[in-house]
Parts: sequence; C-alpha cells; structure tokens
Amino acid sequence: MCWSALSTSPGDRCDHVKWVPVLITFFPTPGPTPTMTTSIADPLLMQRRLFAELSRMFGEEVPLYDKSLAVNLRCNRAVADLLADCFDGFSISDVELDATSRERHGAIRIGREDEFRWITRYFACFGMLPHNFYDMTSIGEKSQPVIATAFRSTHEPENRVFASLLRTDYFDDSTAERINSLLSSREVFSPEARELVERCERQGGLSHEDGAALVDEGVTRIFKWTGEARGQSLYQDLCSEGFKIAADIACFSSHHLNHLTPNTLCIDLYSEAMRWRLGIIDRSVFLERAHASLCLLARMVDRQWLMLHFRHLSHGDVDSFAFRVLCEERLEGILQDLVEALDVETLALSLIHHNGYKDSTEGPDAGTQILLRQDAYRALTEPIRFVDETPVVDSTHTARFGEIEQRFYATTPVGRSLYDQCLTAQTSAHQSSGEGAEIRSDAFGVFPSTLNGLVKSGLVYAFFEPVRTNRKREEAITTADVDELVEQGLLRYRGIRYEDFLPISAAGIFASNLDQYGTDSTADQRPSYSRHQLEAIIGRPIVDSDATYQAIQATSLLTALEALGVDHLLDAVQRSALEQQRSFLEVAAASPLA
Ligand code: OOG
Ligand code: NI
Repeated sequence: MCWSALSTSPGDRCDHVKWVPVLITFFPTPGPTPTMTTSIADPLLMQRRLFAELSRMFGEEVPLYDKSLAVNLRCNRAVADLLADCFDGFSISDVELDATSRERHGAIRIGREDEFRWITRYFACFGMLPHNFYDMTSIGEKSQPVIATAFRSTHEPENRVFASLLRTDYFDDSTAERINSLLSSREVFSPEARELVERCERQGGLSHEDGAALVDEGVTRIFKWTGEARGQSLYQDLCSEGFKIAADIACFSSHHLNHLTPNTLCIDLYSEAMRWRLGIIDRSVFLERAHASLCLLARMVDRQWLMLHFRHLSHGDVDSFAFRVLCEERLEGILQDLVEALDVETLALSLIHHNGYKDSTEGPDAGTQILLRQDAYRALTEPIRFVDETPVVDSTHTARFGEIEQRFYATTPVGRSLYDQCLTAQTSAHQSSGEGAEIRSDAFGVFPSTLNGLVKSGLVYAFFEPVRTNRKREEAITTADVDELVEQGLLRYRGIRYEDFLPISAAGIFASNLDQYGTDSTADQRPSYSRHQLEAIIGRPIVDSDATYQAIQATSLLTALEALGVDHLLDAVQRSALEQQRSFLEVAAASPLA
C-alpha cells in the first residue's frame, strides 16, 4: 500500500491489538530503581478505543445522534451499491463499510488555560497532536470569543478533536471577572487522570490497563455531559448579550462533547435523508433530490474518488475495476432499496424532539472536490439544572448538534486562496440575491472537476509513486518533468485528503447552532491573538498542517524520482526546494515536544 512509507508504523492500520515490549522504569523512588518488563499499548489503538467509547457515550446522551449514524450507514450502503455498479470488480462488505463510517471528529470548548494544557497532554497520550491555529475572534462578523486548534495524528488521521479556548479578555472587565470566578472552582481532570497522563509522559506510553483507565476518565468525566449547570444569572446575561458560546463553556463542569461528526460518502444524500426522516420534507421531495444527488455522484466518481474515500484501495486495485455507465433502472433500484431501509419506525425522527436542519451546506459546492463539506441538524433543546441555586432551578440549554462531513483533497496555498476568493464571491452573491443554490454552483466553477485537473493547475497536493515497467536499459528515461513522466505512464499519483478544518465553515456551524450569528468584543480594546500565544499556553509547538501536506508530497516525489533513476535530472533549484519541503517532517519528528 503506497501510504505505508508515511504511516507512523507499518502495521498501524490493523485492527488487532499490538503489544510493544519495553522496559519500563518506575520512578522516582528512593534507593535503587526497581525495573520491570511490561508492555505498552499502541496509542493508535487507544485512540480507536477512545473514539468508539465516545461514540457510545454520545449515543446514550443524544438518541438523535445514534439514529443519525444509522441513516448515514444506510446512505453509505446506497453509495457503495452505486459504486459497485459503476465499477465492475468493486465491492464493499458491511463490515468494511462500518469501518469507513467509524472515522469521526469531536468538538470541545474549554474555559481555562491550564485546562487546555491538560487536554493537550491528554490527547498526546493517544498520539494526537495540535494541528493549526484557528483564530475565531478575527473572522469578521461571524467572530466568536475563542481561539482553537485541532488534535489529530499527523499521518492518515482517523479521528480529530476541534478544541476551542474561551478568551475572557474579549469581554469587559466585569463580565470577564464573573466568568473567571465561576471557572476557577471547577476540576475537569481528576487526580487519577492527571496521574495517568504524567505516567504516560514519564514512561513514554501506558500499559493496556492504564490506557483503558485513561479512556474511561474521558467518557465518565472529562467529555461527559451532566446537564448540571452553575451561575444562572451569568448564564442569562451571556445568552442575552449574544455570547451563548461563553455560557456553554463557563456554566458547565466538564469539556462536554459538543458534537461528534461521522464521515459520509455523499453529504447531499445524507442531508436530504435526514430532512425527510426529521419531517422537514416529504418522501417524494426526498426521492427527487436523492435521485439528483446520486446522478451527480455517478458523474463525479472516478478511480481517484475511490482511492480518496477508501484509503485501503491501491492503484492496482482500482485499475483492475472496469468502468461502466450506470443505467437509470439500476439507479431506481438503489433508490428504492434506500427508501425502504429508511422508511422504518426506528428512523421516524420526526417523533424525536428536534430543532430542524441547517439551511445550507458549509464549504465548496457539490462537485468541487476540495477541502471539506459540512452540514448539521440543529442544536437540540436539552434539560439542564442550575444545581447551585436553592432550590435547584430547572431550565433548558441549546448547544449540542449533529454534524456530518465529507472530506476531499487538500489544497495548496494557491488552491486555498482561490477557494477563499470563491467563498467571498459566493457570500456576496448570496447576500445580494438571496437565492442560495444556483449561485453556489457557479461560485466554485473555476475549480477543475477532477483530481488530474486540480493537480495540473497546482491547486491540490498529490502523493506520487513510480510505475514499475519492463523497460529495457537502452530506453533510459530522459526527463524529471512530472507532467511528462505522468504522461508517459512512469509516474502516478493519488490525492491527499484534507484533514483539517475551515474557520468560516466552523463559524457557520457555530452561528446556526447557537442561533447567534457572531459577536464583537466588549473589551475597551479589542485584543488580538496569535499562534505563539496558544503555543505558550499548551507548552508545545502547533503543527503546521500545510507544511506537512507539502512535505508528504515532496517526500513522495523525491522517492519516486529516485526509484526511476531520474532525480539527477532535477535542476538545483527544484531539488533544493523539494528537499527543504521534505525536511519539515524530519524536523517535526526530531522535535522533543512533538
Ligand atoms: C467547533 C466548531 C468547529 C467544525 O467542524 O468546523 C468544528 C464547535 O462548535 O465547538 O467542529
Ligand atoms: Ni465539527
């Protein structure tokens, strides 16, 4: 598998538990240091366990979440059936489909700097490092009083957590003081959780038992929703001044999961299915829209799409599939099966109390295969109790929602700035005409619709591989030009998936779910924030994702050119640029803090 060179370890995609024998020294202890041999749990397997447990916890807390997973699985089955029709030889079992639907990201919102540092150390035990700095205070009218980073594995991440930190200096002095004083009395990390994190740092890992205990701390305390609130008057003041997000952070006692977002293979199909089952549209409208979504998908899917959405597939695998045009009759059959699977009593979501579905999807238009597209059912109204009042006061809180996402190719800086321009055009067209859908589809029209087009225009990154051929010696390759080598069938590539977040998309989600569009600072002087500040708070560097994508591309290209024996044909400028980009990963790996 072509990605293995970049994986953290060669076998890290296996599902069985891996044990690494190490010598663990327990210290500090007086006198001679006792040592014992034991084994440490693989952080990736701990991470999978954590997210499986979080998903179970969230399903118990929010029944609509569990139902939405079932809707997603059924929609993904319809997509897999369509793919099997479009590609002779492609098939995916229910177990495999379950595994692709296992990836997810969560979001937490944190109040204090020391809590943010603990959370950083907690995730490091699971091999999840902070990636990118998101300044949500400076995105214009959609701004929120938080800065953020996302914890994930650097290579082939399966799970992520978007973690926001409330900035109390965004508020006037008196409000800041009220928030700080309420926050100061809580203890999200138990002494046991702290001890486990410290042990992990001392030993360079945790035993299987300690790893399980750390997961348990997460699901029984750190990320758990209790519905117990404090500080009712502060809660009311913050909400009425447009700072619901601050109330969601300051008045609760844990870093409760705000949402847990699974991946979908077709976000439009899923969103329409949810709208139907939530009772927002009827069955016939669903059928019409689902038909349109699947037609668009059938036009869009190619071998590259398959490799993007199913990372276990290699070039060899997808080359062995024969493409065929999907016939209308087959499409009708797939739709029929989907409707039957969804039209069941257990998925009558309109019977569950809910607040509707977002009006529009965040991110690029359908058909533009870059970055990520996100949508969500809106935040639910949930019961809470202000437990510090006598008598206890019953109330409600609306913050936890149901996001879904589909990830596409990671853009280069050129691709990203084109995306930003398109987004601005889309927003202003949207505002001036009020007609969303049609204008959306034009806004991103400048982007080529295939990976080949996107790579050729330098808009997205790629992972290169040499093609082994039976060339004879005398047919030596005479070029190191990437386009030429690709054309001659000597070099091939796959896209690199975007593994991060988009501030504007996040802001759109914040806004629709909090029912508050954005907030302005109430401090005398609007403060500004930087990546360095957050790095100082967490005590370690934040990984620059763009440099990582670039390094992955450069490493793959240099390795492929070496394998083809043409690296000496690179001119000095090209070579040193590639070597410099590649060195980013080496530097990151060598960093004692990384
Ligand atoms: C975080 C919003 C960011 C996303 O998917 O962009 C996010 C939050 O609501 O706390 O999760
Ligand atoms: Ni999210």
